[in-house]
Amino acid sequence: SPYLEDSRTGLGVDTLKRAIRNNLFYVQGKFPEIATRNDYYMAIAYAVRDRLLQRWVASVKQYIQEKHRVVAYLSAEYLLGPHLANNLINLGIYKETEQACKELGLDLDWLIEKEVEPGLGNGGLGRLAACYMDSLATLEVPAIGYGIRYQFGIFEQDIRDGWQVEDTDNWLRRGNPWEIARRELSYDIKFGGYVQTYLDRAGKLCFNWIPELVVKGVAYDTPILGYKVNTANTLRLWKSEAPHSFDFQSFNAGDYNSAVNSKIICENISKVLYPNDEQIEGKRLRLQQQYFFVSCSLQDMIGIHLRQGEKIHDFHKKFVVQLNDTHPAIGVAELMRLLMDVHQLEWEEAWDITSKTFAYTNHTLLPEALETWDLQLFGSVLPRHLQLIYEINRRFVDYATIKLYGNHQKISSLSLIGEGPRKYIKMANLACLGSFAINGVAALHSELLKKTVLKDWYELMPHKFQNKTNGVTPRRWMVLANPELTNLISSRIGEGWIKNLHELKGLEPFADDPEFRKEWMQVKFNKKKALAKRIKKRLGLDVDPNSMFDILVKRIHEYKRQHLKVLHIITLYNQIKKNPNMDVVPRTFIFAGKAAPGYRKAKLMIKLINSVGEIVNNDPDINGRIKVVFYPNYNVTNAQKIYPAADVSEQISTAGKEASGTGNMKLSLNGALTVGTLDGANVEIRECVGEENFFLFGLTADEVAKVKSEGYKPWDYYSENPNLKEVIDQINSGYFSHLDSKVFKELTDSLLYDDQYLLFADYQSYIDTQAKVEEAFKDQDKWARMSILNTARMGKFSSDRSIREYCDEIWKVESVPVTLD
Ligand code: 26W
Repeated sequence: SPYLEDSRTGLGVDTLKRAIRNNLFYVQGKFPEIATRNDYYMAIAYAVRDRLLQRWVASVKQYIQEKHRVVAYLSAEYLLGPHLANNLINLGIYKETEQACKELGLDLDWLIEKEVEPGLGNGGLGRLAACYMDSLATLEVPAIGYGIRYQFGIFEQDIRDGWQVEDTDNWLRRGNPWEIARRELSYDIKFGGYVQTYLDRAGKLCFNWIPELVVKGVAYDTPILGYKVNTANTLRLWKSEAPHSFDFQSFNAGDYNSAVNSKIICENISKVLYPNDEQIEGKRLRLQQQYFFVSCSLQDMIGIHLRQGEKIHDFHKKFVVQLNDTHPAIGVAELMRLLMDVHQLEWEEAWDITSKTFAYTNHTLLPEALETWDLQLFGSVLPRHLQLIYEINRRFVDYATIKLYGNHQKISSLSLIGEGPRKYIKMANLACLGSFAINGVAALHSELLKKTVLKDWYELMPHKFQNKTNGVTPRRWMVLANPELTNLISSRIGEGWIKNLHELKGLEPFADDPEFRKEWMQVKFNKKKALAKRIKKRLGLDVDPNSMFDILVKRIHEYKRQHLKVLHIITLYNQIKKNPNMDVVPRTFIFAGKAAPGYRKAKLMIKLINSVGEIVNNDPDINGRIKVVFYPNYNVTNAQKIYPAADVSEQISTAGKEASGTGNMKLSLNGALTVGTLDGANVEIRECVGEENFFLFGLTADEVAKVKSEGYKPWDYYSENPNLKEVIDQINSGYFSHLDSKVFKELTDSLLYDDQYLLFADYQSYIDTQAKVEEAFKDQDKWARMSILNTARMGKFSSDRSIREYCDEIWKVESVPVTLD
């Protein structure tokens, strides 16, 4: 070539080679003879980062110069998954980098596997935030994601003797090449203490919050690049530190121990992610985390706004702030505080701006997941915010009293403050009142919100309610996780579908093409072989890639009903035991998922899966025809290996309980057929793929409500269904637990005497549907056809579609194509 590409921005193979060698030498002080696998991983990561930075700087520059409206996504969790391969794909240099590595004697895939993923989330909500960041950048929308830079993310799960064991996730151990610490960008965050009131010279009542603790929040930025565009948005995560010159350190002058102690207290705030999902734990530290990151983020936004020469009065025109569930809902009170106490606005104007700034997404209907804070605790952490919430509530209750003509029951349900033996703050109510839009995450979920948990809000403010069905990014969940299927699809319909998933429709005619069906099934088989190999390596277990891979992967929770799947497996086992020569379709049941460390029944469900596996996998009568696998430490990295290998996707939550689900979308996109209830986004998936390509079972949400209201008696189902009775008795007899009949008693008792999630009511329907799955799988050609049509019709479930809807219908933001100079 006539000229040499820049070492830090060039995308050619030779340049990449040069960049990798340079980084190894100049960034890490290493040379090939002594470089480790991690050194090479780092060298490549830095080479990629340089290329990201070029686009990132261009994006930020353009946003500042042209003063665009910006989306701020506030989320306590981001479950990003590994960066390297994703960035290579979005930069469009996967092949080139692979070649560069090869010429350096390196295997790119081997190095990619070296990356420890940032597990800064629990599950659905955090992973959704990550998909949305990808889509925002791909759609070239100016956006900042704000969150917490946890030093320890979601725990690592190990299985010992069938039980879950947790280990800390020290993801920063080897450094993080994807982030840039912005030491200069920091804010002071106050905690505790008391509020002084005084009159200023004009006689205006003023508030002065005297904290008991001040913590510094430091920004750590990670660029998020869109797919084959120049847009690189920012994910800004806050780390807590002791302020360098904090006032109260002088109190401790000469007291080394308490100085060190206060440093520890400060750093604790961003120390660790709370590993609970769908279950609140009213811990002071969690409230501190929420306030910490929300205050840093709002101060940051105001700073950005004012530095552009704009007026504080126009804040809501510059930023729209999306609340990812109620975890950041304290932002409503915090923006009021900043506008009034710091920027001197009057109440009316501050409230006008605040209520035009926020929008709230609800992600769960489970009552135990709706956040509340003990009022005393809240006041001791955030005394000024407690005052503000009282005042917000006072004004609201006055308004509601007139609007609702004194309907006291309704007013007390709408109140931001709950009464009882102890008073508490209702975060969902704060979010609803302080937001101009409220949305659920699937059509059914949004309807149920209006009918149940947010009914009173809906009746008072119907104009705020919307639906935004979740989506997933096809870049990570197809292009990256399943390059083989990606290539096969693109060979027939081109690559347009990667950015416009609706184009998958073009695959439909190929369902009738025997050659295409053969190639489709070959890809699936290869992915199953690859997963089988991993299972062998991790667990020493042989599984047959010719068997049906029946997959249930998600957080472990009673409402998600992993134990219903276990009842099915035992039923099948019993059938084979009684008739060893029966013609059974070989199946591999694969489970994965973490249980919250304090959730005893969920941990018992894991033990049950493993105990049943131990018996089934080793029974000579079964002879390997059915196998049960619990794949440990479910995370993004492992999910990428599991989804492409699935024949069957199990989405079996009790109808009305799963807000949306997103694993259901990833599995279906990868060609798995769904066995599911009419819950969450399953409803819409079934509508799209066609009922003939979906295995439906179980009660509907309405029927569930009806059965419950009529006094559900699980015992009746047990005593009337001999197969079900046999299964439960068998578990209770100790058959799966070395004759120890007590191990699973807590679980079986809760089913027999309560069964909140209606496993027994849905049992027979589930078993019958599984028989249909088995029949369908016997006709592999028909199965291939169904699988292809299923994928072809998943266009709706791209997060690009979700984000476009958010942009048009809630955020009112537009694309800003970024140019590189
Ligand atoms: C305070 C404890 C807590 C922590 C996390 C309560 C609730 C949560 C999340 C809201 C739980 C969650 O991740 N919900 C999931 O959100 C996904 C994205 O919208 C949906 O697809 C899942 O159905 C929903 O369970």
